[in-house]
Amino acid sequence: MSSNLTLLREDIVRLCERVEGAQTRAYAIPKLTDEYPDMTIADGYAVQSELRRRFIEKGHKLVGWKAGLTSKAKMQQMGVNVPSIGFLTDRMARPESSAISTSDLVHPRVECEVAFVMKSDLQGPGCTAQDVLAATDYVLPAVEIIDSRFSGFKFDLASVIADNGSSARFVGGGRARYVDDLDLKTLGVVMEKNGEIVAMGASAAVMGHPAEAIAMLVNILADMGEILPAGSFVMSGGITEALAVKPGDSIVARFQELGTVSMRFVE
Ligand code: OOG
Ligand code: MG
Repeated sequence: MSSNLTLLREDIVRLCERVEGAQTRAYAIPKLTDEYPDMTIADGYAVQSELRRRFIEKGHKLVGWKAGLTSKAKMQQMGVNVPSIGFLTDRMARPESSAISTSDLVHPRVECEVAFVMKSDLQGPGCTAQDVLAATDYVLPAVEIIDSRFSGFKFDLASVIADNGSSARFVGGGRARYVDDLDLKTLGVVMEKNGEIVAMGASAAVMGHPAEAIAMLVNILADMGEILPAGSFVMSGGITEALAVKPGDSIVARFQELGTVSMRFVE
């Protein structure tokens, strides 16, 4: 990891409780570096790991991981230039075409991503995009609903990592496809909000190839002493910038070769 722990165990627990409160009761908090300006990336992951431990202790099931800030569009939008990872649980999953409540979210935004489902374990360090493709069962299109718990959706890398990469909800859908049947680099995606095109891009926007983002994620997991287990659902990061949604909005994400993912937002 590029930086060392500076927080004491008691600070990690305090910050975790703060983030957990904001996530579960849907309110905005100041970014954590306002109080701990020297917080490092390693500190952020320590808070995120504690959050994961607590959720699992409460019965949430870990279903996978997400890479974030893996495209230029996302990095520019958020003012951060290093990718991050976060964990995904069963409580965050929402069915395709469903109504998603916003009353338990702070200021949700949606983004289009290519998701991977793994058929074998992957372990870093040194994991490559080739390793990822060989270990992939299939890919499918996904929409991630992110929701930073930080005021104004403004943060730095250490804070957003502690907030589990703004993870909130996710929807997988469309058609599952084998990676050998696709050129995963050139998949086009168009996002529509209330029938109007609001964003578009191609999968190469994600680190040149979305499998690169999954390899990076596996290598960060290795830094934390973790592997990516078979069966994991893994999102490779937003291709285009994220768009704010509110009750009444309906979203359709159309992916070349992979079909569509849709949802609407309600109070
Ligand atoms: C951080 C999460 C980024 C992505 O796909 O880039 C992310 C954020 O933008 O709030 O999920
Ligand atoms: Mg995302």
